[in-house]
Formats: sequence, C-alpha cells, structure tokens
Amino acid sequence: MTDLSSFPITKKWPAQHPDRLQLYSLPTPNGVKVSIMLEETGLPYEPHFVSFETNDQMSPEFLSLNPNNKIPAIVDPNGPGGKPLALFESGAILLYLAEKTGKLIPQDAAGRYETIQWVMFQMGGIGPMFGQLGFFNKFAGKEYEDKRPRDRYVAESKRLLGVLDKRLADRAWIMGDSYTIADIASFPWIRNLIGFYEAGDLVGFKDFKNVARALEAFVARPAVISGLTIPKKG
Ligand SMILES: N[C@@H](CCC(=O)N[C@@H](CS)C(=O)NCC(=O)O)C(=O)O
Repeated sequence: MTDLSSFPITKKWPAQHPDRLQLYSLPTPNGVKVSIMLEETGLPYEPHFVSFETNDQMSPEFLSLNPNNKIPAIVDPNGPGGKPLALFESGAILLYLAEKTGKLIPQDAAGRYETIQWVMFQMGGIGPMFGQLGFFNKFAGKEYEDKRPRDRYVAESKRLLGVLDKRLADRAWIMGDSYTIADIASFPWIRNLIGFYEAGDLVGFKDFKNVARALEAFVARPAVISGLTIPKKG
C-alpha cells in the first residue's frame, strides 16, 4: 500500500486512493491542462478541489507542495525510480506526464524539442498576456479610466494569436497531424479568452480562422469535455 503521509498536503486533502496520481486543482485554464492530459492518457488519478473562495491555495498544506500558491500541482506516488514525485507548474506537469506515458509528445528528439518550444510559447506568452487582458477587461482593471494598460495586452494578445494562426495555417494541430501537449497547453487559454474573459471582439478573434478551427476540434474531444469540469467542487 502506497504511503503518502510524508506529504503534508494529504492532511488537508486525504488520498482515498494513494496508489493513484493525486491532482490538486480547479477548472481554470491552467488547471484543466492537467485534467485534460490525465483524461487523454487514461492514467488513474484522484482529483482534489482547491477552493479559491476559501483561499485553499494559501493554506500551509497547499504551500508545502507549491510555495508559489498556484494550482495545478500533483503528487505522483509512482514517480521516477518508483518514488513519489511532487510537481507544480502546468508546463512541467504536462512534460512529465508526456514522458511518463510516452503519449502526446513526439518520440524523436527534434519533434520533442519543437513541442517543448510551443509549450514554452504558451507558458511565457499566451498564459501571462491573456491573463492580464482578462484582468483589465473583465475584473478589477475594468474600472481603470486609463485604457492604455488594457490596450497593451490587447495588442500583445492579438500578436500572439497571429503567430498561432500562421502556425496552424497548414496544420491541423500545433505540431501537425499529431495532437500534443502543445495543444493541451494552449487551447484552454484561447477558449477562456473568448469565453470567460469576453475578449473575443476586442482581439478580433474572427480574423484568426485557423485558431478558431483548431479550437473547435479541441473542445469536441471527449477527454477535453471531461477534463474541463475536473476537479468538481465539493
Ligand atoms: N505558471 C503557472 C500559473 C498557475 C496559475 O496562475 N494558477 C492560478 C489559476 S489559473 C492560481 O492558482 N491562482 C491563485 C493565486 O494566485 O492565488 C502554471 O502554469 O501552473
């Protein structure tokens, strides 16, 4: 029987199935990257809901796993060398799971690094820029009279969408015919930008037809449909 008691996070979120990968998350654009990946690969896992309403991400138990107080985070009881592995940062988790399962990343070195490059493009560009646009368009920043900060992130988001649109002009997915972790990293953010953040008109999303086509294919995948609502509240 696997023992995860050395991980303080399991005190607040007890593992019913300690032999399964433990996911601590919330269905946000960063959170669902991991639940979608887990659904796609079929790895057995146990999801735990981290509530922002009660600031769970600031609890000592959560911080013991991720000192950066952000979801998603995991504990894999069966990590490298058969030892448990704790990990945070969605990009690192996607890479780890792709490597562990041998799925959703090309096996040749060049294809592998090209995929990692596009995951980094999402982690360093799409995520942070779209996130700021969300703040200035939908949340507290909406009230600011000076629209220059918002417009800066609109311009940068448009530019990033343009880069992706060009990449997808002659490809079904970011890496071509193969659906990979680069798609799992990116499309939850694009869905969120035009959905929850209500910024579709602002960024002129209708002009990014290749991104729109790939997004449509992404959200139709059964693993994506399931992953988008995991973990459930409660
Ligand atoms: N770079 C991190 C970002 C994670 C992140 O920003 N998570 C947000 C939700 S999408 C969060 O946990 N926010 C809680 C907080 O900042 O207190 C990753 O990709 O994992």
